[in-house]
Amino acid sequence: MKHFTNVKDLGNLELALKEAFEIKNDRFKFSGLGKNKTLLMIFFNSSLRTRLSTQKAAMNLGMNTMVLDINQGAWKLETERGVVMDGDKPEHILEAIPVMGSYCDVIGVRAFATFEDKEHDYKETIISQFIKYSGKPVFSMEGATRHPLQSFADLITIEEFKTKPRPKVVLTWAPHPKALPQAVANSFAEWMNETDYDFVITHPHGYELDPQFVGKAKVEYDQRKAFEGADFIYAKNWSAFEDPNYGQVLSVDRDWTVDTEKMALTNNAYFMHCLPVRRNMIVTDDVIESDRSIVIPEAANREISAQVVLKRILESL
Ligand code: AN0
Ligand code: CP
Repeated sequence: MKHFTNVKDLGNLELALKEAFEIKNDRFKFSGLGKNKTLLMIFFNSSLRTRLSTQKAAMNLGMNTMVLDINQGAWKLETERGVVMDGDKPEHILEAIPVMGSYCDVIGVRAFATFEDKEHDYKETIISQFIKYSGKPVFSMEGATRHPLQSFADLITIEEFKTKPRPKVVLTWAPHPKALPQAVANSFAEWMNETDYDFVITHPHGYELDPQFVGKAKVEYDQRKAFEGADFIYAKNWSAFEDPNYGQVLSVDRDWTVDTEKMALTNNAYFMHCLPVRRNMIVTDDVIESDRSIVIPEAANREISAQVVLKRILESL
């Protein structure tokens, strides 16, 4: 595998899962693979889990790691070609990318949607430029439209906790005060559509996701109805995708918060969230602290998903 930006890059998911469990069983099994190889992680946005889990995965493989936070210590980067650079950005991404590529063997990039231009976001302009100009394998640490390392960890987690071959998995929108990207929801839907789970998406009117990600999922606007018989509740906020409201917060209605009363409608479902999560907006304290909450093992699996991806990239070098 050269680049990793979406589910298709991984190929057969059963094989990828098998590899994930092999690594989980002995995470130092391939500790010689990354010797003298350097991972550079570039963050245009904040991170706790991605930063730590990906670095840990790289260390398990024997790699060296370097982390750069653009906007905090590095020069601010201009990303558009043709701009007269008389503003606050001293460096252009077209020089910065090949320079960064010259210091490493593999590059991870986190670059969220900016919501300034939907087409620009949905073309994954930043990650695409890294692929085009770095000369190195590139993987997404959450792009503008997807968060594949998260979705892979989510899939591993569901496979670990499911008690039937075809669980009902519900992706539910939940309220949040700030405009968040659609990336986690898009990606989760994209990965769930690759399984044969009973997959349902629920959200208020106006929060429809890009149809290319919804795929064959059932969309149910009544959240309580969607929760009936669910085995997994996957909560996430996202901002509107449809024009003219792209990137906007249309509702902060706490009637959509995941609480004990709604969880009681499910088949004793597990609660999942990618984190960071705003308590008592997205989910109540009671639910996230309950014994059905698997947000911590879910986050722990980020190390495993990252390690499968890095291992495959290293094997292709
Ligand atoms: C980000 C998002 O919603 O895409 C990152 C989640 C992993 N969340 C926030 O910015 C709070
Ligand atoms: N879930 C996730 O990607 O978390 P961070 O934003 O903290 O990396």
